[in-house]
Amino acid sequence: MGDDMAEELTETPLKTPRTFLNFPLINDFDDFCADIAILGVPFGRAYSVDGMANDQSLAPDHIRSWSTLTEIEMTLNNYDFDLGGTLLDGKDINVVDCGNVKSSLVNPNEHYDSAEQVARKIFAANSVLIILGGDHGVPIPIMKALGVLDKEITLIHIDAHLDWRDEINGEKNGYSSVIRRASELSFIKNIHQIGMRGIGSAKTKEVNDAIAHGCTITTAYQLHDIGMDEVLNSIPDGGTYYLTIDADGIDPTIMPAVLAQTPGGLNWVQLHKLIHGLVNKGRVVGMDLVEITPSCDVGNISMIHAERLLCNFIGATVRAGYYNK
Ligand SMILES: [Mn+2]
Repeated sequence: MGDDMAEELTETPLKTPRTFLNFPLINDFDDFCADIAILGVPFGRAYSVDGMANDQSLAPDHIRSWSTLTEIEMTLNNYDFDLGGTLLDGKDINVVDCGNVKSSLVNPNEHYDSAEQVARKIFAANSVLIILGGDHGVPIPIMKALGVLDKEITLIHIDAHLDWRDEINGEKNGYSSVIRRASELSFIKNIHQIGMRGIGSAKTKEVNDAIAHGCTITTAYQLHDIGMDEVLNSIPDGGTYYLTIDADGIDPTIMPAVLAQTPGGLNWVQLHKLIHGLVNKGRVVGMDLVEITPSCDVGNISMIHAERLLCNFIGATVRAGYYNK
């Protein structure tokens, strides 16, 4: 297949270095085969014209670029105390970067449609998918694609905000609606929302709707009181999980690169515990990290935590035996 065909759905990141941790770039999804696939989805659905290319759309390439500015050989080859060994534990694990999903000026729906198509192919190949957003609208097509697995999915949602609005300015697939859209998918059976605090798009109606739907809501303050172990205990074992992380769920002192900086969020130790605990409960088939806003970063502290978070997720899945052949 020629290069023009191979790049139908995604495109090579513009900046060099072009992939996360210099993993190989794959943008041909016919007969896709990988253990872990990283995919940039830069564009959510905007609530106003000037929001179409927001700062969050620059995050996938910004994260990739940062990942290779750190001592990449050390990241790949040295002992990582977060993991208890090297990133891939010396195993033959095939990690690929699929580039960024393409977008179209003339057809705004194409971006989500292509993201869903790519995600379906990646999930169907039994690969673990890591999404780099983009704003929190981005997981909407990705979670739809989970239907290809024909499994009951438990959704774990880290966020300062509830994201249960039906629409904003007539747009139903933007960043304030992601969990309501997830709740409408028949195969998403349980939703755990963790880290809520402060003020977001939700009014009392949305909170009541989430509770009526059966969502388990753990506010940030409840989390700090009971600890992440207790929160993990409340999530049933043995399931199939999808993890969506809005960066503003993380405390702004370690993740300032978000638009809605809100005091009292998850700290690093809680995030570390969440990732390793969840990965070992069952199979986390995918995760996303969204809403990173590079222009708001302070001394790269957000990039340091984003890269560590992604490496912990990769390393945890390796150790949980996800890729044993
Ligand atoms: Mn959100």
